Amino acid sequence: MKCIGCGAILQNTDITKDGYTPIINNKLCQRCFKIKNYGENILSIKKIDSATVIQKINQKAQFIIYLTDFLSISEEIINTYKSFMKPKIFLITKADVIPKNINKEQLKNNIKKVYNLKEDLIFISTINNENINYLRSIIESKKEVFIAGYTNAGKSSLINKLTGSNITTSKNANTTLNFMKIKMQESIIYDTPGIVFHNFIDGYVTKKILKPLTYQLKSKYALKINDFLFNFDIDNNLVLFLNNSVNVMKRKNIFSFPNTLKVKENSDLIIKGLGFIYIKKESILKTNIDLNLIEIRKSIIGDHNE
Ligand SMILES: Nc1nc2c(ncn2[C@@H]2O[C@H](COP(=O)(O)OP(=O)(O)OP(=O)(O)O)[C@@H](O)[C@H]2O)c(=O)[nH]1
Ligand SMILES: [Mg+2]
Repeated sequence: MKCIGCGAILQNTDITKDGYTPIINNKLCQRCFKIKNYGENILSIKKIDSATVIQKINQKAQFIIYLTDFLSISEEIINTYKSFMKPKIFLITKADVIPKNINKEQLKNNIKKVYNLKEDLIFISTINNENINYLRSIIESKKEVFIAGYTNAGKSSLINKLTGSNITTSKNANTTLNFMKIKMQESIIYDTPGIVFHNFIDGYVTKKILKPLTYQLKSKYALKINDFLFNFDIDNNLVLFLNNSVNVMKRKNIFSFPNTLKVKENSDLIIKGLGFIYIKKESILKTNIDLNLIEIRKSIIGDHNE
C-alpha cells in the first residue's frame, strides 16, 4: 500500500525511513499526517535521485506537462525540459505571484526568445484558477499525462486542484516521494517526485505576490542580498525580482571581491533559488557570490524590440 499523500510505500518497522506509520492500516504516512495537520514545516527524509526520475518519465510518459514558477526559470530548468523527448507542454505556475504591472504576453514571448523555445507557454495558478479549465481540457484529450518539474514547482497542488485529490503539498523540498497515479474523468494523471537543482540557495519558495524593488545603485555602493554583495563600476539601474523574504540592503562599497563579470545592457542576473535582478546598463559586476549560484541572461523583462 502506498501513502496517499506522498506515494511512499507504507511500513511500520522503521521510523527513520519514508512511508513510516505506527498503524499499518493508515492511509497516510506519519510525515504526511504531520504536514497536513501541524503545518508545512516537516522535512523530507529521502533524497530524490533526479536522473532516475527524469529517465523514468522519459521512458513511460506519452505526454508530459512540465512546470516551473516564474522566479525559478533558468538554464537548468529549460535544459531539463528540452531533454524530454515526448510530446510536451510548458506551464509557468503560481501566475498569481507575478507582479500585476508585468505584461504576461510580452513575458511569454521574451522567455521563448531568450531560451529558444518553440512551444507555447501557459500561465497557470491554483490560487486564482488561471487557465485551470483550459489545462483540464488538454488533459481530457489524452489517455494519460505525466506532471513533471523541479521540486516546489507546484505539481501536486495543481493535481489536487484538477482532480480534488488530497496529495500532500508543502514548501519543503521533495514532498512527493514516489510516482502517483490519479484519475481525472477518463484520463490518468501521474504525479512525479520533484527534480532537485544542482546548485541553488535552498529554503525560499515563491508563495506571495512578488514586490519588485527598484534601485539606482551608485558605483560607490554595493547591494547586499542576504550575505551576497554586488557592485557595479558605473551608476546602474536595477529591478530586483526576488523572493519577498530575501534581505536587501545598500552598503558603502569598502569591499574587495573575488569575482568580476561583464554584464551587457538589459540583462538578468539570476541568483539561483532567490530570483533575479534586472540590470539596465552594460557594466562590470563585482561580487562575492559563488559563480555556480548565478547565471546571466538577456532579460526576460521589458520590451525586446526597444
Ligand atoms: N502562490 C501560489 N503558490 C502555490 C501555487 N501552487 C503551489 N503553491 C505553493 O508552492 C509550494 C509547493 O507546492 P507543491 O504542490 O508541494 O509542489 P511540488 O511541485 O508538488 O513539490 P515536490 O512534491 O517537492 O516536487 C506549496 O507551498 C504550495 O502552497 C500557486 O498556484 N500559487
Ligand atoms: Mg509534490
